[in-house]
Amino acid sequence: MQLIMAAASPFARKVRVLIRETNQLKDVEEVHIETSPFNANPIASAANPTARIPSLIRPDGSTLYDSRVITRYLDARARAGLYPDSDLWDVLALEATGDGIMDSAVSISYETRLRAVEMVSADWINAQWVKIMAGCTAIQDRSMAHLNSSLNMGQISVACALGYLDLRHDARHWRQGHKLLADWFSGFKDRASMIDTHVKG
Ligand SMILES: N[C@@H](CCC(=O)N[C@@H](CS)C(=O)NCC(=O)O)C(=O)O
Repeated sequence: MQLIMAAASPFARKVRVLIRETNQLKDVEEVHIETSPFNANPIASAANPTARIPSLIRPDGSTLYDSRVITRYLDARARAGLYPDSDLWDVLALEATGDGIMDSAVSISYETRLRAVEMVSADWINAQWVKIMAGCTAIQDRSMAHLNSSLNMGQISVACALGYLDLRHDARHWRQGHKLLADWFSGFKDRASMIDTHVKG
């Protein structure tokens, strides 16, 4: 199989961490590409009509996207239990919260890195940051038990979201007011799967 991806993408990192945690690296070739909303890479477009990454090309040539579909598929393939039956809805909601933080964080990156300076909206950026902070607070208030339980896909999503905040939005200091979450992340980021997929700023 081939994973169409970019190393800095937090959505791709979710899949890459899962692949390592479930020992599937031998079965998946990671294909590094560059793509952007204004300049879609043809490899990304061929794999996904919306040209987003990650996409997974399966052995029969069919493709899967987005990250949540790919992680469900690879988890089922490995029978890894990262979506445990006992806590399925809580784990899915936690994964969705991590993904929501990524959506807002990537949106800020596009606003600041891709748009002409005179078109950049400070109001848009601030509104996205409010969502990110609300996501961090909600996780810290409601989900520490799930973060501290056995490995699940919610943890991986949250860790990849926080890693992306460190990579692209470090100057905004997400840790302020989120000490519990920051303490949890300082341990999780030392997993071999996280170190192996870490991108330096
Ligand atoms: N919901 C999607 C989001 C994927 C996404 O937005 N990926 C970004 C990279 S971080 C992308 O492909 N951007 C290029 C584009 O939007 O054309 C998922 O979970 O896979």
